[in-house]
Amino acid sequence: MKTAFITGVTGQDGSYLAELLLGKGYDVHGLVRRSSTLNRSRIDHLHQHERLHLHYGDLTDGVSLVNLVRSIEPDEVYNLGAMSHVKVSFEMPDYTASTNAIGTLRLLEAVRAAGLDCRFYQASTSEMFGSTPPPQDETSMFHPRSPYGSSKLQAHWVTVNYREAYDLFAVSGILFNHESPRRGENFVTRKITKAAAAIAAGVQEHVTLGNLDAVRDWGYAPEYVEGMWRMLQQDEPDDFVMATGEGHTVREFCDAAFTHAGLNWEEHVRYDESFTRPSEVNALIGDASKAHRELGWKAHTTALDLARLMVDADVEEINRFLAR
Ligand code: NAP
Ligand code: F7E
Repeated sequence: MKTAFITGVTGQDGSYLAELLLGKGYDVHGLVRRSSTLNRSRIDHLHQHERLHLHYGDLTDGVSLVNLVRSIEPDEVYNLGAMSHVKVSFEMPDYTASTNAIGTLRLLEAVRAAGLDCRFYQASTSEMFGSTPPPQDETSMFHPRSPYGSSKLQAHWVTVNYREAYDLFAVSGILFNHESPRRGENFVTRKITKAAAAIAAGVQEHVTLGNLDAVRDWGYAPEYVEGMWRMLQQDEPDDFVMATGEGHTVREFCDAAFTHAGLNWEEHVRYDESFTRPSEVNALIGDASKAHRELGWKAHTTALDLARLMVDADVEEINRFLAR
């Protein structure tokens, strides 16, 4: 039986990955941040699982990482913890770099210092490509456009360096946007699907958004965590892009979500400049042929299917809330 250690286990991807690994018989250890209220709603349903173990720690606290890696002795580490909101990273650049860039270095160093035979997955991102025009693949140039993108680029290169310098099985998954009903409510897809459900239920009138012209390659998160796991099961460590290969504007996502809720998006969406960014990433569309060829991985859910399934989940949630 294998043991995995997941940072970011309380996040969207961490919760799906924990489910996947528990289903495969792993012992799963997750890092949780201390907060004044419990922040575990995405893994509440796993709480009683006898093979899930949660530990307090933080990517900004190297001591906690050293102690945990040493005591857990994981076979696989998945570093999913991050300050993951691009717009917020402009407001908290120092914390973003400390968590995402130096946090990754701290965790890699904890693994190296423990001298374990342990595989390491780094949650890299299409935001590292930034202004490089699509389609982007593993050979495309990096040109990040935010403190978030830059911090992830440092984490990416330090992961590559630990692989080359210390012969660590360390890999970087360069994942394009992936969403789900568990997506944080201030990312654009969830903000739209939640608003569409609330407006259809008559409890909200409009939603305020920023740049509707941005193009993103939105996939479905449970499919992407399967790809992360496959990356750590290879004979040799390597980096992979994961994406659907389809690009859509925020406007098109709005249209699909509102139409599915029986609404016309143009009657309910307002513009507010405060939701725009000091520098924007205009278009991200990934080419995941290498992952298909070498990992047998492929995205199946398209952005417009995703909009519909997220609206359905948000309609169910609001109906449950209103029935209370
Ligand atoms: P998410 O829902 O925002 O989850 C982030 C996780 O990191 C949460 O568990 C959060 O804890 C934890 N975290 C934040 N700061 C931390 C710190 N200082 N120390 C320890 N843990 C900390 O993000 P996600 O969408 O699941 O994404 C997972 C990873 O993939 C992230 O690294 C993200 O940057 C990267 N990524 C995401 C996408 C995407 O489209 N989803 C695409 C490419 C890459 P709390 O629950 O306590 O906040
Ligand atoms: O923005 C535009 C916004 O915040 C998508 C993270 O998971 O994926 C995510 O980063 C687009 C941008 O995601 C609003 O300007 C318009 O062009 O949902 P988002 P993101 O910035 O692409 C990457 C791959 C990650 O790695 C990140 O961790 O939508 N947009 N109006 C808006 N965005 C938000 N959040 N809110 C709006 O009101």
